[in-house]
Amino acid sequence: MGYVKDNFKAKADQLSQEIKSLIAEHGNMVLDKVTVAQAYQGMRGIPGLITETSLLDANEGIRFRGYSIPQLRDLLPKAPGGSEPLPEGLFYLMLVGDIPTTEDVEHISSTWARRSHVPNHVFAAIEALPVNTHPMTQFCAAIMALQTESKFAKAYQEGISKKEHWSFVYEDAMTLIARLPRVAAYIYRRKYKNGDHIQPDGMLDWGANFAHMLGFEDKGFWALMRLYLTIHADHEGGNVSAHATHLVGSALSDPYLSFAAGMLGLAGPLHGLANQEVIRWIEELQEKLGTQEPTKEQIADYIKTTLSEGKVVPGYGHAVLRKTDPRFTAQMEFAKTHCPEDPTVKTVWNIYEVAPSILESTGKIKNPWPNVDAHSGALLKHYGLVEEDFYTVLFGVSRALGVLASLCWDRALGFPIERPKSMTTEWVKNFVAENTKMA
Ligand code: CMX
Repeated sequence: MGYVKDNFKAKADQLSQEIKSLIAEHGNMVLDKVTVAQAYQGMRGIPGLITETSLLDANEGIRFRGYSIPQLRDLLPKAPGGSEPLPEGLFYLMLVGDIPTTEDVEHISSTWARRSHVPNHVFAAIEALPVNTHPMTQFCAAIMALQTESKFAKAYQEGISKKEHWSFVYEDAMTLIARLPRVAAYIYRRKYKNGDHIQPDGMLDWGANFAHMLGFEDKGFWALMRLYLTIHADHEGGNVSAHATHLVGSALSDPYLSFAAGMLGLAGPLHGLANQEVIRWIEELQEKLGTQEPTKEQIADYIKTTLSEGKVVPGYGHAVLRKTDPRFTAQMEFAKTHCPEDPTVKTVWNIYEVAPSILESTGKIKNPWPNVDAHSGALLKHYGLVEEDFYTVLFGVSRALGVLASLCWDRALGFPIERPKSMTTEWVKNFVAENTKMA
């Protein structure tokens, strides 16, 4: 067993004992009440999931194992001469719970580089799809094709003890993460660069190698990729991609199947696809007005038109957050250093100045502030990654880090199959009638 796996197992054994005592001593304690509105409206705020890797505060934003994004930009190891954290370090933190050393991060980098070989049938599966297929569809199909490699599925068929599940899930998670950049880059080069593929460079870190395989050698873009892959990795357990991965994994579907489920959810426009929608929405505005830098008044009119057409303003709002997403702020800070004069970046900043008050004035949008997707496209576009259909694949590669680290925890802690109670409206009406009578 590698030492990262040993460290994880030691932490998991300890937490497993603590959870057993918690349930034995306080298992009947009520965490919260569930209202009729919550049952109908997307289960907002119901505390019914355990996710160890990160925790979201409505006002403060995400914390990974207690660390905010600004703290992580400071504390996590960086590539030599690099300015942004290496996503390998965030993965170690989410998995083991401790800030990694440079050696830990190098260990993970080299493990992923060693495991990154993608079998030919995966490329053949991608090639079987028309080239104009949406990149997220190609990505999900490729993950399914990778599933033939699952050590967990094989071991389960051979009959392993429940106590060993975590070990095979860990191995699958590491191999899958190692292979995703190659698969994603293949899809990108196939669709947009005439199939002119670029071989991996095993000497580079995970993020820089991904950028290299996409065809970008600019060190500014490598820094952006490391930041991007770090900040998109996890957002506690209730978001669609994390929850879908966890839910499907709870049926002991292997990590490939579970992660594919998460990615199918990430492909929705209210979730990960919003990053594509944002840049399309901005480009439509720029084209309509014939200028790269519309004025704040023009932006305000455009937002009002979008709302009046019954559409959402992409990149704004959140089911949990009630302030500007710190992932937006991190990207804004990056842009201030690297590309403050870029017209699309400036437009993103102008939207930020006018959108919140307009969204707030509708009286129904609970969070008028920008989320992570409001900024990411402008940065990618600045460096020449202009094919917005591909943006959600980048999000997906990053999201693998959080949801697969969580899946390791789910199996190490022996969480059971997930099966919440559902009701019919008739049941709710009867319940309301009974309780109104009693009151
Ligand atoms: N533009 C227009 N209307 C919006 C809105 C926005 N950005 N955000 C919320 N609303 C609307 C909702 O559609 C809802 O309208 P109805 O009552 O008519 O159905 C109302 O405001 C209340 O919604 P809410 O409670 O504030 O928001 P939800 O928790 O239901 O939804 C989210 C959250 C993110 C889906 C929503 O804000 C949205 O659609 N935003 C735009 C898409 C987006 O940026 N998604 C990315 C989120 C981050 C991510 O997962 O990557």
